[in-house]
Amino acid sequence: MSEGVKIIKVIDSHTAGEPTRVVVSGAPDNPGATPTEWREFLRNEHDWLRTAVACEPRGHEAMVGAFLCEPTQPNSVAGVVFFNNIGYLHGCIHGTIGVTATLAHLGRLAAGDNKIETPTGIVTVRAPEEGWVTVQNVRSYRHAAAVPVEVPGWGTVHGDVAWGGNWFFLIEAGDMIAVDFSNLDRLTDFTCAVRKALEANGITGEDGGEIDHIEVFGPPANDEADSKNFVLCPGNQYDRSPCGTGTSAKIACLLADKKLAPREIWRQESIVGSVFQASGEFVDGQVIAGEPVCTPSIRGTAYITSDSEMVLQDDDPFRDGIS
Ligand code: PYC
Repeated sequence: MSEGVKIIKVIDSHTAGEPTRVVVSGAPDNPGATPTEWREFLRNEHDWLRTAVACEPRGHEAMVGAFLCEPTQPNSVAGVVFFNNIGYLHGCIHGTIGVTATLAHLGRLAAGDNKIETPTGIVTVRAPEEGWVTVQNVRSYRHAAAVPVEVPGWGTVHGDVAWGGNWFFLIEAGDMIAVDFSNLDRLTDFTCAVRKALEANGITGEDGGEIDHIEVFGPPANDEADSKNFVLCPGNQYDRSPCGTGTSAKIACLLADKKLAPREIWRQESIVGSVFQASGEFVDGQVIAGEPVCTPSIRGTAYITSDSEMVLQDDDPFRDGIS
């Protein structure tokens, strides 16, 4: 490597339209750290890695980065920390599907089931079968049903607060707003207003968990899907995929309301028309705040789009990205 130059190897993919950039090498050392410890180490001491990879000029607002680390458990294949243009995510299922396709591309995945460590817990991924990857997510549940919030310019909006690896506010669009690609600006304005209103009114997930993802549901355009969604992500960008953690939160609500049976398939269409297949199973007898706990499974496809090296030159004023 030349002096004054740092090389970071990344593999890009998209899962149902949503990008994932996996950092394969070029990160600082932190031997033996778990994904949660890695996340704090990166956040506090090496945030340049996130900004260089996810922010402009190398990244963009919709980019989700995934930092691959050594597993700490003997039966896991890898650990992962997810991040984006504004910070670090708890979990990310489109990203986990992208990581799985990337590990397969690198020849680092066994056939069948593999375990990946994340800050939210261990997820089980099934090696791609004809391009389809299945992820068994962490336990998911609804925290509160039909919560009213006054949204300036929109009136009283009701939504469910649920955990699917991130905190979500899930809203049925009804006649309020069209869940359609042609309506992206209005959907973004609406969901940003809802997120601000939740914050202003102190509405959170369990233990004060910030609700940083807002999900709106409408009728599907695809005959084979059950519903279409728009998901606002923390960096004010929308998820191009149906959002795996958001679909997990939806499954938890559907199971709790008995609108879906255990193991029944739910097909969630995204705002760009891609589809995840999802299902859930109750976790024996487990209840949080009176709501049943479930384990969702999400199935989707990912494609590798680039296998490259990023060059960080010390004399580049935007070496670490624009943030
Ligand atoms: O698929 O879980 C997901 C996700 C979270 C943020 C963007 N995608």
